[in-house]
Amino acid sequence: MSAKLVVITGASAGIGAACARRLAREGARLVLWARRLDRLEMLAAELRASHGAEVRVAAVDVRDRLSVDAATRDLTATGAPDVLINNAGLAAGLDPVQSGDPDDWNRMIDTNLKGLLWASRAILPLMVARGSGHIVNLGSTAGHWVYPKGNVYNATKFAVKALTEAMSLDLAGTHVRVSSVDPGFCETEFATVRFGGDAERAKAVYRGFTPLSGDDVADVVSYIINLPPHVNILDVVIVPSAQRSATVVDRTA
Ligand code: 8X3
Repeated sequence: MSAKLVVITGASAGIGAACARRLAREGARLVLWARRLDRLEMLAAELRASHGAEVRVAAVDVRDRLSVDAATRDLTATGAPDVLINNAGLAAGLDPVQSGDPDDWNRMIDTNLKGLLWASRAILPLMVARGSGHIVNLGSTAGHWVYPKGNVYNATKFAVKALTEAMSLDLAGTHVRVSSVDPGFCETEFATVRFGGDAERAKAVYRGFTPLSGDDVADVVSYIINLPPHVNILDVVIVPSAQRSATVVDRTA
């Protein structure tokens, strides 16, 4: 890959960190955003040491539009990013709507939906002005299949699907591409965060089958952003082979 400038949100862990490692190996210049600056610094040091990668980091909470705007202003001296990977997102809780925690709902809506909008709104004008760019949104199978107690998380990921299509339409004539990568069961911090740090409950989600890893998803992201300019993948659903639907999984135990 030529030295693309790639911005990754939620880059301190999971799929975001896996994308950073994969793209550093391919020679990309990276801008890594996340709330946890200490973890970003460690990742950046690793990527510089192992790949000689050009990496910049910034403490950005995508829920905070001013923080996203400020970090974007810092970028403009370097030029428009070639790629924005809208990865920051989470599930919080797994409860019926009638007893769900509104604070969990706020966190998911503010991060998965509004955070994606703030980052896109900040960076897209730079891509449009230059006449090229690529947005990759991390959606989910949860944006295709509703499952019991998934309610608000499902709604945010259905919204990501809608926004991917909407952005692609709105960017007609700009040469900016928009893609979505929608993983199913992927073992990262995702389930531990969803269950408020309950590692045992999180482990049970992936019991009896081999889930996706962050690297599996990063492979697909890499494939998409390295396609020639006349090709775009609008949407990819990637699941572990054992996963047949949101709720049907071939488990051996
Ligand atoms: C992650 C997939 O099924 O846990 O977005 O919602 S699922």
